[in-house]
Amino acid sequence: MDKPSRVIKPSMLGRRTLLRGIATGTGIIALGGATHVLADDDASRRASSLKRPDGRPRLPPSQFLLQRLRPMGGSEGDPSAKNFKLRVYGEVEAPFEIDFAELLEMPQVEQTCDVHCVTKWTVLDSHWTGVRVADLAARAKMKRTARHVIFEGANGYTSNVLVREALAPTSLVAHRYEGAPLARPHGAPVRALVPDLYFWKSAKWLSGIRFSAVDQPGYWEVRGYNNHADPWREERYG
Ligand SMILES: Nc1nc2c(c(=O)[nH]1)N[C@H]1C(S)=C(S)[C@@H](COP(=O)(O)O)O[C@H]1N2
Ligand SMILES: [Mo]
Repeated sequence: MDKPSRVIKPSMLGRRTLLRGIATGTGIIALGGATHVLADDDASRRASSLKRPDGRPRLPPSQFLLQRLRPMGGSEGDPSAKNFKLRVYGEVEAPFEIDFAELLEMPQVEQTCDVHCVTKWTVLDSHWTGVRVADLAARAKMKRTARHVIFEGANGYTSNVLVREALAPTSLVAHRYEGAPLARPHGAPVRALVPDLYFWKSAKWLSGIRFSAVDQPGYWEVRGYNNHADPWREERYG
């Protein structure tokens, strides 16, 4: 298996660059070699005081704002919609496989949500289009014994999410980001999106959703990252 690019540990962030960026308002941060636009000071301050409907802060502890997703790498899959197949199987009564056209025939959800990466960047109000994982589970007639969802990306990447969280209305199989088809570095043509867990759970170049009665820690979870990954509890490492 090709190794997805390594998660950059928070200690590796260009701390001086980051602080300078924050001090001067809008700034550029050098992170893993690429540059990314930080949200301005004002936006950061606003975000720290904003609360979600569930009472949690918009900006989870130790996170800073970026204006757009940073491409975090990984071993890419085939980006063409024409060749796309998604297999939904495992602890279900009616496993199925759908292509891209069939995915578009399912109920489409447009959603605005926040995304939190374990390397400490957060993007607020990102805009996505996709199909609810819950709708795919219903179509597959998920069994009551299913407890875990294993998202399968290209080249062996997997992530594990509790069924309860994977079936939340905000958990999507997404094919559009910010009004355009998902770009290749972000998982084209289709990725998982589980916005309330650290972003490594959101498998790119998605090829399968497997329901399971037993847990199966994924690519990063077996490499020392937290099995659950709640950004508000800073569940970063295992
Ligand atoms: N298939 C696959 N999905 C993946 C990864 C990967 O390496 N391969 N990396 C994960 C990690 S660690 C993060 S932080 C996010 C980054 O998504 P982005 O590149 O769109 O920002 O994708 C996740 N999904
Ligand atoms: Mo990541």
